[in-house]
Amino acid sequence: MKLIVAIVQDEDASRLISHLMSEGYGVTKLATTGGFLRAGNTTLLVGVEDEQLDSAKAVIEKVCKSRKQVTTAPSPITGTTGVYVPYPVEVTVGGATIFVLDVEQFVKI
Ligand code: 2BA
Repeated sequence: MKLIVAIVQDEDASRLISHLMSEGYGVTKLATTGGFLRAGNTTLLVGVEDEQLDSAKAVIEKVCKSRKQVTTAPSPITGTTGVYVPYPVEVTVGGATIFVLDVEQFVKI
């Protein structure tokens, strides 16, 4: 058995959960925050049998879109003045960041 840990954008989360559940997967949703953008995202835990792994990843790939987001970073040209001038930086986020872990035990008591 595997545990898929999928970090997705909030905009895709609801549709992704619906798709996964309609295909029979169990899903747990966590409200999370990205370290770089400091913005909310969603982490889904999905326990699957080994042979279901590829099709579960295919569902995630189908639903999750990549998007451009703008954040601000301190200007590198301020040097030693100590004055930080924010300037916009565009980053591409997603579709999804996926970790796959081996599950040692799966127990429901
Ligand atoms: P954030 O950390 O908020 O990152 C959002 C996006 O900012 C990233 O999209 C990437 O395009 C960019 N980015 C992140 N760190 C950067 C850096 N040091 N310099 C320049 N740009 C940077 P994604 O790669 O699609 O990641 C989306 C979210 O997935 C991340 O949100 C984070 O919550 C999670 N994530 C990504 N890689 C991870 C990892 N290795 N471990 C744990 N979580 C990860």
